[in-house]
Amino acid sequence: MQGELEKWLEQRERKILEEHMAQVLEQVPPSCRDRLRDLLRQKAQLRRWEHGGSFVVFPFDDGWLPLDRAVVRLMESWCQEKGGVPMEKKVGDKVVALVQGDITEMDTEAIVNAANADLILGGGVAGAIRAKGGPEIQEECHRIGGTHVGGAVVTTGGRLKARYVIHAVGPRWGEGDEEEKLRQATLNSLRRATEKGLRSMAFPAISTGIFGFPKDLCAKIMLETVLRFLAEEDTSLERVVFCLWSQEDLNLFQKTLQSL
Ligand code: AR6
Repeated sequence: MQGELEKWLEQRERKILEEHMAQVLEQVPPSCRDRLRDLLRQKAQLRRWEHGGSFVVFPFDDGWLPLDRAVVRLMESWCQEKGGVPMEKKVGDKVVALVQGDITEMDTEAIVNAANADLILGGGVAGAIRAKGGPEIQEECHRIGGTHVGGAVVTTGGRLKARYVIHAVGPRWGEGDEEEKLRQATLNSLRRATEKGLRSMAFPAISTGIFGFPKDLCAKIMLETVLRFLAEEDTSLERVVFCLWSQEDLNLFQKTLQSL
């Protein structure tokens, strides 16, 4: 009885929290929604009044604020940040969006893994996917066995929010023909998503971590490839997100997207 009651209360509180967050997200510009959703999910909490009722709060260094006021404060600080809020670019009725964050938290239908040709999930993005998505992803990779550099294969998303992981094999810097291989890895990921009929997917900056590919060149190649694909190919994709790890990477991708 006690356990059941606690479960009911917990479910009710989660529902209230989700409803509040959804209301707030409706009101903010679309370009801020992904970043705000991630932050709210991580930090917003439901507080109970002593005499019943509840309200949603968000933590700042100087204390907790009710959700509405917190959102205004976040938007103000983003406006003052160099580069501003994450940006979007329209391609006909489709959108390319840039956000900063952890790709394993994205709720797009697929996320892309920066994989190796043996499909062994090592560090970086792959390590985060392995840790958060559970063992089935690596098991499915083992069954597939591997693919060529520039190739992309699909597995389940395991316990991730995304239903699928698309494992794209980028080049190691210095191995030769790197630019074309990165273009192919990007293109093949877009093709795999299209074959599955997906509407949204998120890319990391493939090859720019352990594989050492220069970030500015990666931004140019990956963004150009996605923009051209959305403009020219018949695809189910409506929204392609680049999820960049640092503010610096986000700024670089923003600058590049503006120039294309
Ligand atoms: N979310 C978004 N971006 C991230 C995350 C994350 N959770 N973690 C790192 N990055 P990397 P690669 C950024 O090393 O260079 C593995 O061992 C990171 O800052 O993940 O293609 C694989 O198994 C960088 O900008 O991929 C392969 O063997 C970018 O994601 C090999 O590394 C890519 O960094 C692949 O190396």
